[in-house]
Amino acid sequence: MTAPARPSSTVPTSDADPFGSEVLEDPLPMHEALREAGPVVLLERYDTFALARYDDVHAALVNWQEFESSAGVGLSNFRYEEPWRPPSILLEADPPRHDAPRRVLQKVLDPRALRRLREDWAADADALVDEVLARGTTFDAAKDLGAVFPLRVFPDAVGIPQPGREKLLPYGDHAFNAFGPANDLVAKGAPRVAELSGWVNEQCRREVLAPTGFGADIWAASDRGEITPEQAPLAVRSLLTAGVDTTVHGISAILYAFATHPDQWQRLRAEPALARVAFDEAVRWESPVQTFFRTATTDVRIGDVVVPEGRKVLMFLAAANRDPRRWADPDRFDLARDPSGHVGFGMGIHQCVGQHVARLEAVSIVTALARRVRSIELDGPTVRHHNNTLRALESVPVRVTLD
Ligand code: OVM
Repeated sequence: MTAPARPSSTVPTSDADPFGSEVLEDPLPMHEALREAGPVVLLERYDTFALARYDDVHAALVNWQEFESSAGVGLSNFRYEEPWRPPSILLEADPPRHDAPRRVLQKVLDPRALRRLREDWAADADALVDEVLARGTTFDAAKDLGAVFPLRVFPDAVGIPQPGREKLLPYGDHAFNAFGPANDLVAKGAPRVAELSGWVNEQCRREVLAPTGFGADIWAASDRGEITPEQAPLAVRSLLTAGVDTTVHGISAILYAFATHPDQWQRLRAEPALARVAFDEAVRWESPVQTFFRTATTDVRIGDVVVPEGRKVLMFLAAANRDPRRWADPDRFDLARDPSGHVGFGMGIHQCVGQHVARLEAVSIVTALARRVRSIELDGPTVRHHNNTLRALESVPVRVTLD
């Protein structure tokens, strides 16, 4: 369907390794280099195309017909390589197969369905912040809040039993590593795959799930014939895979953003209703999910370059979210800007179906903190956690002053 174009030998190339430890420590210089190289760049190391400019990433995300997800959204192509787990019926599917499960999860996780959680989560966040501040005015925003709050509220909301919940974070970590190449990060997770997958899959069974919650809601949708009984456990699995590490690192990211932008904390304190826009600005600024792949379903022309049918295309959500062609002063975390249109949750038919849950978690914790904390600043070096897909913080030492 694409007219003959200049040979792809004109495509700019890069020898960068987006999954190497140097880039994972600080990906921003590589993002800039890829944006500047051209609309599409060939990553020589993986023989894969990459998009890093906002307009091109956005265009590819909304074009599911030419950039499919069904061949997998990681580096490996399901058509040639066995996936490490049965594919997601949501993430790794396209219309028409994608539509029914998407509709069900969208309804289950709709803002109206979350209203009953609001007060509970606000109280849970107040209690956690009180606990942390009772221990003193220096703490670790990543370890004591980011890594704790989602695990206190989200598994309960899904309706899974207590025992084994500590497996959720390493399971998700491996799932997000598995989108990348088979590097040391994937090797590190491999020994536990059977144990973690076995446990996660078990939690998706109707008999294991609580009678109320997102899990029960999904099974109720299968009773109504909206999805099949075979799809129900896989839809629950999507929640457990995509909903934990992302929110842990998203909450750590917004706290890190405030700790490094003290004027923005003052702004939030003056106007607590800014917590929602602050979360989206933090997702734009940090992009907890850095990348996803797509696969070209036909020869697709981008600028002067033809991406041949069947080839993988790596979309740098993070680079798009700081593209100066789209954002003024992109490196600044700024509550005065309108971050809508960021691609940190993706865009188009696959845009994060759990984003309202993530937003509610983040708003709950940030609001609880703003009630008690007058100022927040870094109190030591931050430590990154490396993951092939996630931009993550292991440690964010902070010092706060209280009202
Ligand atoms: C899934 C899923 C969805 C989004 C992200 C993700 C591991 C997984 O449906 O399993 O990352």
